[in-house]
This record gives sequence, C-alpha cells and structure tokens, in this order.
Amino acid sequence: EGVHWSYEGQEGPEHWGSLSKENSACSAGSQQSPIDIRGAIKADLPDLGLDWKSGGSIVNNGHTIQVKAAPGGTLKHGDKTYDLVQYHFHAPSEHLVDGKNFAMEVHFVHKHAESGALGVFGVFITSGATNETFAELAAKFPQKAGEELALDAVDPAGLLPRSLKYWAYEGSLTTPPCSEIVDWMVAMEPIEVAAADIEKFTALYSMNARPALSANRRYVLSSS
Ligand code: B30
Ligand code: ZN
Repeated sequence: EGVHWSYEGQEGPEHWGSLSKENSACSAGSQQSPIDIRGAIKADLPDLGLDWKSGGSIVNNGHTIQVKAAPGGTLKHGDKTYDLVQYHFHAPSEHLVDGKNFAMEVHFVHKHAESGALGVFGVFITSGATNETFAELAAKFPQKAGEELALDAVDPAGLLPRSLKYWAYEGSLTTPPCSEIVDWMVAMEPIEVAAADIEKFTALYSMNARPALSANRRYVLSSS
C-alpha cells in the first residue's frame, strides 16, 4: 500500500511528494486535483450514462470509508465506457466552487478497461433532508481501520442529484501517488443528507480532503 501518508503533520499533503519517489506527481505535477472550480466554459459535453448495480462491500481503509462496488456497473461518457470500481467519501469536500467548499463529497471511481484511465464522478454533499441511501451506509460505517462488511442491497444511484449537469476537467488522484490519469466530472447539483449522518462520517474522518491546487493551464468545461 505504498508509504504511510495522512492529512496533517509530517505525512500531510505538502509532504506527499517527498514521502516516496512514486509520489513525485503530488509535488511536481501540473494537472493535480482537487481544484477550485471557477470560470467554467460552456461546452457540448456528452450526457453521463450511469448504470450501476446494488450491493458490494463497505470498508474502513484507514483514510476513508469506501464501498467496493458490485461488479457490472458502468459509466458511459461519449465514446468511452468505464467500469465502476468503488466509491468513497471526503470531508469537507475536496473540490471548491467559486472558493466555497461543501460538508462532504462522494467520489464514484470508474476505470476505463482499455487505457487504465480513471473516470471519477464527484457529487457534493450538504446537510439537509435525510438521504435514505446515505443513512443506510452511515449506519454501517465500519468503525475500525481494516474492517469490512457486506452490503446486500444498497443502490449507489440513491446518492445522485436530480440533475446530472456537470463540470469536466483533466486531473489526478487526490491521494498519493497523485497520478495524472483522471477524467474528472463533478455534478453541479449537490445532494442533501441528514446532519446526523454527516456526523457519523466526521466522527471517523473529520478532515480527509486534500487542499485545492492550481488549475495552471487547464480549462474547466460545463455541460448545459
Ligand atoms: S480520488 O477519487 O481521486 N480521491 C484512488 C482512486 C481514486 C482516488 C484516489 C485514489 C486509488 O485507486 N488509489 C490506489 C489504491 N489505494 C487503495 C484504495 O483504493 O484505498 C491505495 C492507497 O490509497 O494507498 Cu487508499
Ligand atoms: Zn476521493
């Protein structure tokens, strides 16, 4: 699992690049994630085709709560098809919108079988009405690092906003090794979950967000 890293202190984000040679992109890369999303350019982006399966397993991996997805879930984006591998949570959000963060962000991590590229779909989470899917997950968050438990019928589509309008840009993994292999898609509409359920996450991980990095020469596109 590479060299130990964390979100604060001597193994924190500003040190990731020097923890291991494998992590050089964390400090030397110019297409890093997350970013502050601003000044997006309207473009004719393809609709997202999400077709996910229920179930999988939920694990506390020591830096987040992650659901290992049931096999067979896909994301179609233009002429590319990706497979859903896992989804996981960050608090507070990693991406910012016009300088503002959200309580949490969920990342649906998909892999393009042919190229190995990832397509990560991010959805912001704010405190509000109860989301039954998030509540069901929160009730099962494994309390100890390394703990894993089967999920029978949790449908990840329950974590989607009504609108699938999104921003798109090219970036990286937000954790070491910070590989610049990610087609990022971030939903414009956040979802609401109960404050008490956010607290079930922040009781375990109160700060597992990498600070935003410079967009450098990149453009953010927005679907309309
Ligand atoms: S993210 O969506 O940019 N936060 C990985 C995938 C997506 C993101 C970050 C990392 C990833 O696949 N990392 C390599 C695998 N991990 C294991 C894991 O998935 O849980 C190794 C690791 O990071 O040390 Cu933790
Ligand atoms: Zn993530």
